[in-house]
Amino acid sequence: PPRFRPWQECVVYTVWPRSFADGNGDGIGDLAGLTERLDELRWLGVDALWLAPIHPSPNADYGYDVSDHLDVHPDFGTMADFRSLRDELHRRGMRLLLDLVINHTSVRHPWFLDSRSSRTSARRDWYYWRARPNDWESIFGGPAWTRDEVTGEYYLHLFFPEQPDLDWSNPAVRQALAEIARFWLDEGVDGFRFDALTVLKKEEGLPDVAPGEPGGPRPAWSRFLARPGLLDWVRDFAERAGITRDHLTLGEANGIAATDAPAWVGEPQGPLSALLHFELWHIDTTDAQGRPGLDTRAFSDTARSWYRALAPHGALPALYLENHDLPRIVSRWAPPERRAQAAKAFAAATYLQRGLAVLYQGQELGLPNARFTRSSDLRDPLSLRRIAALRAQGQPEAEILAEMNRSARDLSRTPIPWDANRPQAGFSSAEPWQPMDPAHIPLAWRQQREDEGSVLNFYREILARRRR
Ligand code: TEU
Ligand code: CA
Repeated sequence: PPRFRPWQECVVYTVWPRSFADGNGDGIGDLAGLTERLDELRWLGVDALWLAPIHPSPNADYGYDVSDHLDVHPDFGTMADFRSLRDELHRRGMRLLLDLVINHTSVRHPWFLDSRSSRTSARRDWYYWRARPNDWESIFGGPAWTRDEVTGEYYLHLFFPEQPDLDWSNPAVRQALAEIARFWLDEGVDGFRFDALTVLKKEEGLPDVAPGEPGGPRPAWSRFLARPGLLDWVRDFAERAGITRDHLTLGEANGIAATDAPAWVGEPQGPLSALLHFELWHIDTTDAQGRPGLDTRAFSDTARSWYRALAPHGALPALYLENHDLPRIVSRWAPPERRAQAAKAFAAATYLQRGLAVLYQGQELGLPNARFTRSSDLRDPLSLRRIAALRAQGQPEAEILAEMNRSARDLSRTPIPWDANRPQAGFSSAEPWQPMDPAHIPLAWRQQREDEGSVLNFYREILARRRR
């Protein structure tokens, strides 16, 4: 069999810090709470943590709108808390990965404040400014351009208006972002997950999707997804940052095909360790009775094609099923009465393959989607925006709630249950920032750890077998 570097088959655990564990009793998960749980994660078999963004942010997209890349959000703690998390991880032989949001910043980031201040500002060309918008729709819905009063021009945002896109064709932008990566490497992080990596490059000249036709906004993926030349920019950025193949780097890789992946992650030329592709996002099925399942053929074909494309190049696929943008797999792919069996089957079918194992918090408990009984309990701005749009269309509340319970990002972002016998299931001593789902409480870590037949113990066994 081919030989791989040890980290290529390690176990990465994704933390959405706001809902993981609250250390200071304000209802919000934080770095201190996370640090207290490292022994549990080590017991499970985790080798590395990937933290969703921990930096100061106005939270227009819960941390994915960064206003200061070089500090820690006060909700999560201080730089001292960061350093003690780092040290406690390293003491246990575990690694720490940060989520770097490099496609856009917050509107409140000093770079954007400078950029918007005048048409001649020093950082004007760090973002995309135009006198007239094109017809692109943003990934989050609505026009991809917003007019800024200060200069009367429009700026581009592929996500929310609060997330203006950086212009990566500008080497000064790549250099500034590389200096941020370097700062965190100097602080001792072991790698990164690069957010929205495949939309960094826009088609030259930002052409309309439907030139000459009035109207819009229109879906514009073909104008910005995985464009030719993207890899050169990412390589340039990685070189400037001092990122090498000894770091553990994951790229969010919507739109990269398995056959193109060796250039990204293969030895020796690929700038990254592994790609998080989206090919298992859309394999959900329902049977004639409307019961949920998955296309098992698509599941195995995807696994085979990624392994076969990468292994000859000394690289391996990332094996992941869940993240903070997706509903839970047991709810998408199995009827409720098979929850636990299904969770184990998905774990075995996925993590006994060769590759980089990536888990998302709560997956090891076999958590189903959180269930919302009123829309005021949803917190994700994307959900709130969708709820407002559906209300404006006159949709009845019950249907709005039904849609949210199928697809909202909140479904996998609620607080983690640690101990069924403690208030708030041990997540916090205070009222959590978003309610704990009562149906999650009996599935808490402590109770599953004591139950030999639990999903949690099954995950531990699978991860131990991988290592052996
Ligand atoms: O997601 C990028 C991405 O592709 C998402 O738009 C995805 O299609 C969507 O969330 C599905 O609902 C990353 C982060 O994972 C996400 O949490 C951020 O909101 C987004 O980037 C913007 O930074
Ligand atoms: Ca807290």
